[in-house]
Amino acid sequence: MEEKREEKVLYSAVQPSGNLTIGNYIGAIRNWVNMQHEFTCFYAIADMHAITVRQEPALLRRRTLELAALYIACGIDPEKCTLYVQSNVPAHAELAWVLNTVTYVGEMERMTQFKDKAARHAENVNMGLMDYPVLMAADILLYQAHLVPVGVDQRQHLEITRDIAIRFNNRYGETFRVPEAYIVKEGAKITSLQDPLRKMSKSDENPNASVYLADDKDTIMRKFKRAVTDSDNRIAVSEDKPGVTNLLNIYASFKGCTVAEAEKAFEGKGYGDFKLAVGETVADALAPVQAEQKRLLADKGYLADILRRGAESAAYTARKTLAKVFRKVGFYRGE
Ligand code: ATP
Ligand code: LTN
Repeated sequence: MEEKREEKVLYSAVQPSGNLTIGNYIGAIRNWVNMQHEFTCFYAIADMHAITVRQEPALLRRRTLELAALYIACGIDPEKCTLYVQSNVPAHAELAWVLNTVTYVGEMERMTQFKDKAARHAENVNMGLMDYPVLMAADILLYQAHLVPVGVDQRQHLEITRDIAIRFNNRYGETFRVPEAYIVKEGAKITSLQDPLRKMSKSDENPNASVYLADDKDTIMRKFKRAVTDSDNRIAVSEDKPGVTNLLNIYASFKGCTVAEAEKAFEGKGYGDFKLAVGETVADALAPVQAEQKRLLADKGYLADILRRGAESAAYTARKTLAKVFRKVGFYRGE
């Protein structure tokens, strides 16, 4: 492992619950690449979180591997950080159980994501769905993370993680570091192409709402062409133009420019040209990532090896925190 400039620990994860969108890419994975040079990073594939809504088992397994390949294709270097699958490290479930006992049902019922998902999956409001933030707290606290890079949608889960950590520390003595959310401003929230007031989400039922990292160029162009904008023809960031604002955000993120520069680039242009340019930019940026992911997926042995080593390294760190927790709460551990 290289010498990091700072010895701060950074933790994040994505669920293998669907095809990743450009929202996941801009809001999460892409930023992780830069951070791996600066911090001691743990990046997980949160398969235990994924099963809080119904998953097809074979598909979940395949998506887990695809996500690992994607992380690496995006530039995450398994030699520079710890890349692993959450369920391969038993400490996550073990700590979550203990943290459940310092978390109140009422707080979980108030979580926005829980309420949303409970409404969307009314037939399957299972305990895991409600417990999701506690498992997430366990993920983060096991590694004594200082920083957790997430999109704004996860801010509330970070807050509860901090509350749980503080509460545990108060009750049992100093055990966990209290983590900070690390929310990147640009691209923190990419919204749906069909309903720009909602976030773009990989589990959206409408495939035109999201651009997937796996989409080919034709599909990407078609989706942007159909993107909801509004009736006037002005290309500017504005609260009453959420669709156009979102497209400008996406363009700027993929072009590597500011939103103001993007606005300038399209001054005087019509929506047709604008959407075409956004589509082209996204498709061109994704092409090399897609090619690299495909190449990696052809070598399952290599991926398995990376994930096995990642899990071993994660488990080593996680076990240290877990041992401390078990001691603090009074679990019998032999002599
Ligand atoms: P799901 O629809 O299954 O809940 P999701 O697309 O919301 O999934 P998550 O797995 O919950 O994605 O999130 C992975 C990471 O991507 C998180 O850090 C999250 O904040 C970020 N993220 C997700 N959607 C967006 C978005 N539209 N804009 C910016 N960041 C996002
Ligand atoms: N719930 C997260 C995924 C996730 C996560 C984490 C993110 C699971 N565990 C720990 C940060 C830290 C989400 O992004 N939807």
